[in-house]
Formats: sequence, C-alpha cells, structure tokens
Amino acid sequence: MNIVLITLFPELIQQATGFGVLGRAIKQGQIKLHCFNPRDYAEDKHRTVDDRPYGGGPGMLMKVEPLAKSIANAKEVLSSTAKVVYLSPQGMPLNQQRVINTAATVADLVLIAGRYEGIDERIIASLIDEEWSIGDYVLSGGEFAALVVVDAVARLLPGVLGDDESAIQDSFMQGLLDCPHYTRPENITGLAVPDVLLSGDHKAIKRWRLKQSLGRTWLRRPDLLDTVKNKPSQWDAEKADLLAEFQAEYEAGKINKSSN
Ligand code: 4FV
Repeated sequence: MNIVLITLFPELIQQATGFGVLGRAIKQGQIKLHCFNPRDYAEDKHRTVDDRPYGGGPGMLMKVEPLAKSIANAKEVLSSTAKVVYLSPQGMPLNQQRVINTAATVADLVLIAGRYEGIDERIIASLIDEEWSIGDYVLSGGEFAALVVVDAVARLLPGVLGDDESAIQDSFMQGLLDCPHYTRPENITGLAVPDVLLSGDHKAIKRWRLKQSLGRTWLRRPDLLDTVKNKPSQWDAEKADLLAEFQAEYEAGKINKSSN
C-alpha cells in the first residue's frame, strides 16, 4: 500500500514510524509512506499555511492553496484514483471493519492531518473522498489520528505480522472484544492462570477463549454484541450457547465480576 501523509510535521511521522510492526512493514515494503508538507507548496515568502476564519472566532484554519496543491501532487505521485481521507472529529468513526476494507481494497491512500481549527470546508467538499474520526475528542493535530490509521491497516497487510493468525484472533476481527491473556509465571500473588490454558487441550482452550470474548463483550460492549448477533456471518448456535453459558455462570456468581 502506497500512502502519502499530508502534514505540517513530517518529522513527527518519520520518528513515529520507525518501530515495531509498522516499522517492519515499511522496511519490508508492504507500506510505502511519504510525507508532503503543505508549507512546501506555499508561495508567499513567509510560506504561510494558515489564515483567520471568515466570520471571526478563535484560532486559525489551514489555507486552501497549499493544501490543494499538496493533495494534487500526492495524486500525481500515487494515482489519480488514490483515496483521499481527512482525519477530523466530524468524520465517520474509524472501526475495524473500515480498517479491514481499506487494507483489502485501497492501493493508494492520501491521509490529511489537520492542524489549528481544521481546514477550509471547500477542500473537504472538492478534494476529500471521506472524513474519518478516531474518536469523539479533539486532538491538537491530525497526525496521531493518521498514524492510528496507518498502524491499524499495516498490520492487516499480508506478511506484516509474523503469525497472520494473530491478526484474525485480535479483538474486533470477529466483532468481539479479545479474551483475557496470561503468560508466565503461573501464579502471581495467589492469582492463578485458568486451568484450561494449562491443559494442552486446544479444542477446550479455543472454546474457553471464544466464551470469554463473548462474555466480555456482553459485559463491556453490548453494542458490539448486538451488531455481531445481527450478522448471520458472525453469529451461530455455538456462540449463542457459549454466551448463554457465560451469562448463567455470571448470574450464579461463578465469574469474578471485576475480572471481566
Ligand atoms: C481528530 C479526531 C482530531 C481537530 C483539530 C486536529 C484535530 C485539529 N482527527 N479524529 N478526533 N483532529 O481531533 O481524527 O486540526
């Protein structure tokens, strides 16, 4: 996947993308990431990229011309069909399904990281394909939001994760929250590892993990569970039975409410 990230702080992006899974994806070439700085497209001697909002009000907006030129250049470098996404609190919520779709269908992606109070609406109307939000809060810039997108998409690209299976088991890949995980030592101040995980019975372990995911989603994110229940491709009798089993145990006080 070829990505151009339009940002006033390319250094921030370059420093944040040299580590871990994302760093490996870039090194291996599954992600080709370039940063374009609108300041390089400003033509006045002060390389101005912001201006006051019409109608008054606090703060500044990113100027149209430098942004428009940086987007145009990004589409020349990538392709005219590159998908252009602006990160902002006014966007569609980013979720795993949107990440999955992007990883599976988008070859060329332009991500625009806003600064100040945001960007001129005419840019959004004329040059942006989609507006995405990473959450209902306000950041000082869109760079971290863009990095969230790049990281979440990169880990789904073939060959990026050592064990492709782990991407599938992740939370949200089946629409559910992830199950609890444990590693050595077996006992920490009296807190033991569930016996099933020590049994070596892979069928029982898989069943336990799915049951925990269902129960945890029921307790913490009933909205996600409702979505899964309404998708025939994601809901089946086994899940219904496991959830009922978890709910019965929970109601009978057999499950530690704080642990879930
Ligand atoms: C944001 C979000 C976000 C708003 C003003 C950048 C900031 C500044 N982006 N999801 N939430 N952006 O807060 O994506 O320009």
